[in-house]
Amino acid sequence: MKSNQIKPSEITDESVYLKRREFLQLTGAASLGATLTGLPDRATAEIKNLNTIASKYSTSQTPNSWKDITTYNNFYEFGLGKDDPERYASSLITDPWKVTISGECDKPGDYLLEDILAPHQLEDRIYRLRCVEAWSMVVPWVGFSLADLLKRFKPNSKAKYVAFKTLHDPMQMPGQRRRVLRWPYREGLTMSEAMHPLTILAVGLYGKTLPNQNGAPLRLVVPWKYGFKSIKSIIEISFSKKQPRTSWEMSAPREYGFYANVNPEVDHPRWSQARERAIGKGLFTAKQPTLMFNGYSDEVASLYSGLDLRRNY
Ligand SMILES: Nc1nc2c(c(=O)[nH]1)N[C@H]1C(S)=C(S)[C@@H](COP(=O)(O)O)O[C@H]1N2
Ligand SMILES: [Mo]
Repeated sequence: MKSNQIKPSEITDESVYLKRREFLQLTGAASLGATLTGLPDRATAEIKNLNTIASKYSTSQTPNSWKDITTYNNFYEFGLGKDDPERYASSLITDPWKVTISGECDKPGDYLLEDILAPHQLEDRIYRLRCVEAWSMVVPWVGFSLADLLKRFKPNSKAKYVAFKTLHDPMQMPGQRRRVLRWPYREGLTMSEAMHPLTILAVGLYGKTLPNQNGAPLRLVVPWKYGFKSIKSIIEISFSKKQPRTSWEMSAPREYGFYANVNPEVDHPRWSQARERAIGKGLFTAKQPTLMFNGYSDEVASLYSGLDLRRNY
């Protein structure tokens, strides 16, 4: 290139200029919004299509509608109401997203979400979600095996548990200004639960990226446990020697244990766990019986042989 030629990087044609101006106006508007409300303006990422294959682990039950799954949520970082996450989770910024891998492994470090996902084939995994509050839904997740991810970081022989943390940022998650739970939201699994082929990290549902209210951009799904184990918007995964403390256990240890396996025979201290209300079937439909391990006894009962499931709830 001759020295008197204009470098491509110096050319500002009109369309680029207008786009840039639009961009400046948008960001200007966004920061003004932020100063007025103390919150980032609607930062929610757009919902994109994902490349998936079917999974042999899916249930054949009919999934709930997109509407049910994305408007009836538990995500206390955005409020306690079932419709709060859908209304308020747009303030969560999910791109860029960093996940810290720490603890007993050979390859700890900070990884961008893209690098976390890169080698994994995404699968459609239809699972039933059984909430501890005695309702259930069938969700067509898009996810990949947690075991496949964990193996990449080479956990060492001291790694007996895996702990997870959600983002802690009251600016983006206004529900964290109230101490309804110990923040950040924390969960944990034994190593054998984490390595089980049914355990996945989800990045989408119905073949599309996760809406924020469902735990974008990365959430855990453990289908034989109560829904609260399936921690949303994960920023840290760490391998530990000791059983990690979980947010629900810390706030109400008599009601929520570390295991939280779906168990119709062990009642919650304030209600029965024998039956569940299927969301989307209408309020007058009879409750259906809850199944041991949410129907996955054949696959997971052996993980707990010798363990008293009444004491280890
Ligand atoms: N970070 C975080 N994760 C969370 C929760 C929460 O409040 N915060 N709620 C849990 C509970 S109680 C349930 S039932 C499921 C609900 O998942 P869904 O809204 O995608 O159906 O998310 C779980 N994961
Ligand atoms: Mo739940």
